[in-house]
Amino acid sequence: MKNNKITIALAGNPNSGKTSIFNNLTGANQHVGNWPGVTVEKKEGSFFYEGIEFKVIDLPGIYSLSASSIDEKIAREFLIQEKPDVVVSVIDSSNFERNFYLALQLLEMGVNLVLNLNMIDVADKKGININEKVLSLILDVPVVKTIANKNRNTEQLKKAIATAAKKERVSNFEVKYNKEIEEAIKNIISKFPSQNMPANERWLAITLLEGDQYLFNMAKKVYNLTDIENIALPEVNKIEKKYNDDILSIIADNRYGYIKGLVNEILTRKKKIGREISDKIDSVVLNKFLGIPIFLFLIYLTFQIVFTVGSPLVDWIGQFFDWLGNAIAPLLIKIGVSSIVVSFLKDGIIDGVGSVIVFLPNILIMFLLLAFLEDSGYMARAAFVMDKFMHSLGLHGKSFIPMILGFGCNVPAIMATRTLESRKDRILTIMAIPYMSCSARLPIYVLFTSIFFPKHQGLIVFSLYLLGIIIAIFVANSFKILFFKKETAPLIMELPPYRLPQTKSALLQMWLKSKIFLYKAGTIIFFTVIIIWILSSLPVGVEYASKQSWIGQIGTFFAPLLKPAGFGFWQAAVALIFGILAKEVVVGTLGTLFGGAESLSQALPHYFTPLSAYAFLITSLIYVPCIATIGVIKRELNWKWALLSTGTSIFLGWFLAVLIYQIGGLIK
Ligand code: BGO
Repeated sequence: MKNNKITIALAGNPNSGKTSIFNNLTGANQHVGNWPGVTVEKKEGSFFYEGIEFKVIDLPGIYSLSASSIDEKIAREFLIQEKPDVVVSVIDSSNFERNFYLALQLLEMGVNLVLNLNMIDVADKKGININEKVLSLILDVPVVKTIANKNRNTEQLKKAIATAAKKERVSNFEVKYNKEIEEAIKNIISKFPSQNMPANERWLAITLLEGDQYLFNMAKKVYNLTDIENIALPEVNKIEKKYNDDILSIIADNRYGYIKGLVNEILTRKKKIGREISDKIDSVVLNKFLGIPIFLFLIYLTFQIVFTVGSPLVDWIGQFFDWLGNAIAPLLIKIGVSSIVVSFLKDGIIDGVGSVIVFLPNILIMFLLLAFLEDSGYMARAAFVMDKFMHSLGLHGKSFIPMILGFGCNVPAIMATRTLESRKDRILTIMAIPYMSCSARLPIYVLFTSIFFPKHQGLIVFSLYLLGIIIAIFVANSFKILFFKKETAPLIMELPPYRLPQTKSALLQMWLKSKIFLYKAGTIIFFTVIIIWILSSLPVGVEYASKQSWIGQIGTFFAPLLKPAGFGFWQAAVALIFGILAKEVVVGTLGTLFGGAESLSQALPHYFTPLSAYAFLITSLIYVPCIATIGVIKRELNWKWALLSTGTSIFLGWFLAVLIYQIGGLIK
């Protein structure tokens, strides 16, 4: 207890209902910050119980305390350094065996534990019953059942926490390991000095056997065990030789052995009548042959809906902005506003920003559909389906989850790679994500496909999304061959149950994500468009947006590079250069240069053929997503990888466009 406040930490697997428990305990009394030194979100809150304040820390969702991922490291270091008074282990009771692994590690660590059996309703539906009284007796810790999404039993949980906080003695729980490990534990403990050691020497010995570097350092610094590696490593070698397996798997097997025994004592399953609906759907969706075609079909269907429903709305908004520009200009001139200001408002703001905003309906619909796919539990299946395929390329199936998030925005997708354990997998996935077609690219696709492929919009955009996935996997695989050669671990992934997506939640997600699009339109796109307007109007006296303007000169300098790709004119070069700031700017720039959404549909066919338009779409898909993505790669990895990713994407974007345009030209 610090300053009369009791600190409690919530620990649990992702999707165990930890956030719901946190919200139930703390209500509106919470705030969000970052864990020190990393950009992983840290949620803190508090509640009062019988006049005492309880501070609640929500640890990142993790599967174990092995400290191989950033989230696991954060959780473990917090538990060791901050020593919370009580740790609440939140468990999805419908998946007890898997979830209990973390609770078991917490018990071994010797924390003051309250076991929270959440999702009792789901377990019930599956015919699973857990005898919490026997469980509490065996483990010697309080056990509370909850249904967090309905705020059931929160008071009982608070009471159990308050009682545990007053407890003098914590459970002296132990897992009995096999003979060799027990001997090794004993040998290591025998080398510990007799004084100043932590209360739980056994736990320290086990984690040293697990080869935990943080604990080695701590043992050296805090407990003065300078020779600790020479003590632990021979023990590890002995065990690994005997079992012909690595120590982590041997220890994990022992723990799962314990859990199996425990489950026999406390858990009963009613015989299921027939298979559950979830299993039935999975047998089709995860089928070896049908899995990938179903995934591709759903993505294809998504874009068909995006266009069928969105395009008429886009046309209306486009007509509105055109009307606005044409109506406002003569009006302003009539009341004596100078022509330069009129041009700024019409050519710059209305044509430039307006030409991006018109695509809001497509963006809204896409986010809504992606939210439905995610909430229904399908997206996790998509990653599962892709696992085998990814694995055959030596990549981790888990990587596909952040990659799918990249369909929304590449920046949070890159941040989501923190859930990957190995640095190698993280790097490869981060290198792949920029090729996943984010929503910012959609306005370019909609604009060009509506002009050049009006009958096949959905199909063309589907081909771009698919190409993005293929290039992402190709790049990750190439980097793997170039920089890393080791094997990857198989995918251990839980499939969440299918749920009926909630319209409210999907609408909320759609709005939160679309807000970013509108925010960008009002900030980065707005300012870029102003810069483009200024560069198009200078030097003084030059015709607006002509080849002689400054922007015309910049574009003319780079245009020859784009000639082999079929769009070697200066406006395309300028649009692509400024598109590095944000992809929507490509459309905003063309809008400013050619005069708004409606005029674009008349102007662009003078510059592009369907073939060169497709080549332009390919470049837009592949080269640098935006400056924010480069920034986040630098932050998550370093400058070297950020520059390598930028260079690779620019080269590939150019090269593939040239290839398509040249080969397409031969076929014609
Ligand atoms: C969605 N019972 C049931 N049935 N569900 C629960 C319980 C419970 O006891 N506790 C939590 N949930 P988080 P992590 C959702 O968000 O707290 C549900 O990751 C949805 N979302 O409501 O987020 C909870 O912090 C769309 O469900 O867990 C949440 O550990 C449709 O489990 C999910 C249906 O809980 C995960 C549910 C967009």
